[in-house]
Amino acid sequence: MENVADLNQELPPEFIRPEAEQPRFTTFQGAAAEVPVVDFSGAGDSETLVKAVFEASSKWGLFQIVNHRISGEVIEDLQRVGRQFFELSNDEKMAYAKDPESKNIDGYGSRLRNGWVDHLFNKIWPPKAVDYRFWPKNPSDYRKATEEYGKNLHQVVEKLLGCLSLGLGLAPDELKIAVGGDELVYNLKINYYPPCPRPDLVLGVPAHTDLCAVTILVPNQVQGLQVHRDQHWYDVAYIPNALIIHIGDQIEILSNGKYKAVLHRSVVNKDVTRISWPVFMEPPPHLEIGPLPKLLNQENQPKYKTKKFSDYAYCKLNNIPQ
Ligand SMILES: O=C(O)CCC(=O)C(=O)O
Repeated sequence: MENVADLNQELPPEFIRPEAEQPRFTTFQGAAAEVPVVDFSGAGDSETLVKAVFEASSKWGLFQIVNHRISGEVIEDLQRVGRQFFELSNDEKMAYAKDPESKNIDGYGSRLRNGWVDHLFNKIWPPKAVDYRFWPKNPSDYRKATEEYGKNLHQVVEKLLGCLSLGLGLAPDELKIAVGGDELVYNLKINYYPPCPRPDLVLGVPAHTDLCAVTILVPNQVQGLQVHRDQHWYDVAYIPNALIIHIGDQIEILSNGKYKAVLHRSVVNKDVTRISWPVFMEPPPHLEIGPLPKLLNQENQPKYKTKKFSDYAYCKLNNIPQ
């Protein structure tokens, strides 16, 4: 497999997006989007926090969390080991390549939808979902640092789903149960976007909403995430150590459209490497997801089908209508 990092300064034509997608015509030239920033410190009252999460999730589907209690050191370690893995030779990385025969997406890969990006998928939670064959052994503390970050994420996920639940007038644990409770799968992806000779013509990850419940992402300090709003693509400002939350399709469905899955994409740079670490929180494959019955009534009929998460994912990934 030829990865993007080894293309150097060549731009094969398959990476060039149609004009309607090219950053040179579609990126808003002006201020970055005023994406909501939510303080998780607990300094305000919980009603204020629930309101802030509700507003951000229903108006934007995207927000940044600060004061989330994950230390800068834990995040830096996650970032260091991921970066060190991508700096290995392609042969060393290929030892963790995805199995092309398998439906499992774990492992190292490249060229998803012709994006200018290489990636690595590792499920990090729950233990029965983890397949260490695809976890790098080099650097030697990849596993320790990545697991530590995964452990730290639990309290954020708990608090986030609790706020989203309360915002809909539900009990705090109802959304967590609806997305699989302790079976919720944490699927880490590392995106490695090397410098690109024509960043104005290509995309890193093309426009999409996430098919999971929610995504929690940390980037390095390089600009690249963009959000779609009012027919424009806006840069999302980088805030050191913030966690970027994306509402995914399953939370939109469960809330019957009250919360919005966010349309987003990423762009790349001419001289610097961008890296991002999204963790997709995915319901277990067998779980049926549909609008929560408690939210439905005569005026609020279901807007989405109820179906197994695996069936939803299959249709989305194969461009089949849901
Ligand atoms: O790199 C980013 O900021 C966005 C990545 C993303 O949307 C994805 O991997 O699905």
